[in-house]
Amino acid sequence: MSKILRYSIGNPIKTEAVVQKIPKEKGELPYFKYVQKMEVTKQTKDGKEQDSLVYKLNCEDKIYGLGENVRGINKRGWIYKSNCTDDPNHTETKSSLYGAHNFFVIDGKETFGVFLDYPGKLILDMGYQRMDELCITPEEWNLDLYILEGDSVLDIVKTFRQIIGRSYIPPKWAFGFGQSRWGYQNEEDIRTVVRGYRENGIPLDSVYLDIDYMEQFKDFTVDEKHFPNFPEFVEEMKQEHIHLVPIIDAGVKIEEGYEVYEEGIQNGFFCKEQDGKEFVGAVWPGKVHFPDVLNKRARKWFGKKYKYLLAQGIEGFWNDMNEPAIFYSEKKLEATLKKIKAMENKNMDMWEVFAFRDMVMGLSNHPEDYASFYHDMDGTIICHDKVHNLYGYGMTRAAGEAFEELEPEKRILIFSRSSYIGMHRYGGIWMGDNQSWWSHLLLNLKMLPSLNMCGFLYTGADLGGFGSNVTEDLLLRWMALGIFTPLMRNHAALGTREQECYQFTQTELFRKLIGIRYGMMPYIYSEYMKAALNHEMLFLPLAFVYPEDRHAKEIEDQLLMGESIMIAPVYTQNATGRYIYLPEPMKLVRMKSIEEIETEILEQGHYYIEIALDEVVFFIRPEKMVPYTESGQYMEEIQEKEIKLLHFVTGTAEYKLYQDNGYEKDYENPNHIKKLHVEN
Ligand code: MIG
Repeated sequence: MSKILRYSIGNPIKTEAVVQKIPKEKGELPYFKYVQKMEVTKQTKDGKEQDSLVYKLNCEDKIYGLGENVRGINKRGWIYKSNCTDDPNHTETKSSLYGAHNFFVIDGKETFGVFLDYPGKLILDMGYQRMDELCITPEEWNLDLYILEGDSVLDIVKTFRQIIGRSYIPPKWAFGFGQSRWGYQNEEDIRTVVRGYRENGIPLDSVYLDIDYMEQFKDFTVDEKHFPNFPEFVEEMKQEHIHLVPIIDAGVKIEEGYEVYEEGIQNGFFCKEQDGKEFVGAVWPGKVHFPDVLNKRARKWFGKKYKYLLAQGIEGFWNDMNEPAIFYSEKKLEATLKKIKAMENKNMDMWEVFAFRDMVMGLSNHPEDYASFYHDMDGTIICHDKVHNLYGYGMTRAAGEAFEELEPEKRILIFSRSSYIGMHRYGGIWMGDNQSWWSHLLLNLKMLPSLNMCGFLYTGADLGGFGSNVTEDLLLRWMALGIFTPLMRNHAALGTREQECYQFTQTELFRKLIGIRYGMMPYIYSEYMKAALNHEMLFLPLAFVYPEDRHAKEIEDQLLMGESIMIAPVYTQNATGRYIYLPEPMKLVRMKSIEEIETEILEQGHYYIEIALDEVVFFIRPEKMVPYTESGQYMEEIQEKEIKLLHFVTGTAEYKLYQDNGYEKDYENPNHIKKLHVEN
């Protein structure tokens, strides 16, 4: 039996994370006790004493959730801070990444879920100060706290997913493989990429346009020098079955005569400072204003701007820099330059040099800047730092709401960098600026179930890694995980080694690997659609499915994907295989390509499984099946092909295959479900 308790504390700000009406509880908060935490008190801005909520952790307790974050599937033993941050160094020492996903489940002596619907800074100490205490400290006690109870972790997660509403569903082509790179400058660069893929027979459905396509980094513009006839070019790419996916940044360039800027100023749609003047930050285009996407009217206006690109044939977008990232603010830069001038000719000692360096480095994303501008939340003026974590959500919601109006019949691809729970209804997210590190392959895997718990199903990491130089083996291993993630995109930063699949010697391996993705699409797409429509997770920790199995409970490098399979990618360089635990008998499937398949039945237990660089290995659970088909060069090509089956069925079993045209939105149409049967 599931139960949802909502405790409304203080004056919560409406986030619209939760879509169901849940009555307020009057009674006392269970599980937790309020305490005054001295350590935390010291961290608060104004020295005010502050209360925390504390839960006594038992030694067997595990903590799952928190969406996009560093570290394990079990989040116990570290301190996290919900504070959406543009940080391209996802090391273990970090406490925040781009999202604020304040949902977790404690599983142990007592099992229950907690959601803190709070858009400001929130410290979640998961056993850091004291190993036996979980401690919740928001900057202010104005929030809705939900306690969720249920029969199992999965049950609690499903209840949570129901109250936050259905996850975003992208067009089907967005399950195809996409190539991206910061630095593709013009039509010719993009043609080269497409040619590289097509000539090598490597499947591809989309190419992403990074900030380089814009005119001086201005949103909703296209550089005419590099794209002289953009609609024609979009059409040319469509003829090749390639979707172009442009980036949109949060900051709007300050430039007289630039339509977006002028309209924003005229209507007062940008965030303002206390004196009523628009806040001036700086990002790629230099000085910018930030659209007040927390204001309904401004949001509507900004969303409608996407029409500029939709009208030219574009069907997908990615929203970036929407924490929002600020390189510097006009005011802070001025003050800093003054201080620097005063330092001229000074004999700086070490401490002064450190202070100098911190001052300059600290110009970006400065808390004082976030505290210096305001939102007009439909009549209420609220300081940005109190609602900081809603900005990316607001921006992506602007787009999502506009798409409903502009293209009511059509699915449009949209995913964001920054997010808050609730945004999962409007778009997906990518995992931001990771690095070409083997550890980030594993981090990618670990983030998947945590994100699914929070409603984010359409997600994936930059395959191959965004920062630093990739190696061919890392890319191959990473893509062997990426073939299972809904968003499958190779993306890299400016200045790094070129990492398009055709840049390497073994293009044949990439062709076959991505071919497996396309071939398995009947399964991948069915599982995605069912997970979205039934509020379920697509990637599950073994602990959620085999709660009685003490080995399964601690596994952090294998996942179940959908109802039928377990995945266990290799994430160590030079390894020719890896240890894998089977919590039940399973059928090992070894693919060299979607046509070259070997299978073997294995009993429950521990194994060392050889997995060569040119292989994908996964496992089918008992009485389950995996529909697949022939591969193709792009998604449309595989649409109508014959369905084949891999299975580990000894009795009789049924599988619900979900098939639709991938563009329309009549998701619940029962005709989309075809039942496949196996009888032995
Ligand atoms: O400050 O647009 O995460 O994917 O390539 C960097 C350039 C801005 C950050 C994104 C990344 C993108 C990059 N952007």
